Amino acid sequence: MRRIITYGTFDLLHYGHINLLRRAKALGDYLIVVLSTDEFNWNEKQKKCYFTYEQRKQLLEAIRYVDLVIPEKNWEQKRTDMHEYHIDTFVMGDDWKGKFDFLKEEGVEVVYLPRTPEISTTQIKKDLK
Ligand code: C2G
Repeated sequence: MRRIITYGTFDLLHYGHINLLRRAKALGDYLIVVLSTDEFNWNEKQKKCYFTYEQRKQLLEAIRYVDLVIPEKNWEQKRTDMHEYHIDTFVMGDDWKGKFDFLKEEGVEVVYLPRTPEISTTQIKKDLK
């Protein structure tokens, strides 16, 4: 049972997120999404989410590729998450390329997948304005 993990805000869920989750799940059998809490988003990523953590969690849990959603509360938890959840592969979009290579030290495979072009939560908000 290959266990995959990925992290993100997933606000205003869109097909770019789905493309990432589908490809992440295809790398194994069980996909854990570590979802940024409202506090983490605001304090660490200066992101004001449209949907609350609970709403974003509910949306993710409805996706066929997602097996478990847990909270991302800080930047530091990744190392322990790899062991706590017995992770084989860590996956992120390639806008993060190289940023999490240190997780290889925890014995996991680190994979950066190409982002889906032309779609982002920021773009959606701009277009709707
Ligand atoms: N993504 C993508 N294509 C897009 C938009 C997003 O592949 N057009 C991917 C991102 O690369 C990321 C995931 O979807 O892997 C979630 O994107 P965000 O919600 O923007 O996540 P981010 O704010 O980058 O949070 O600790 C890591 C952070 O929590 C990552």
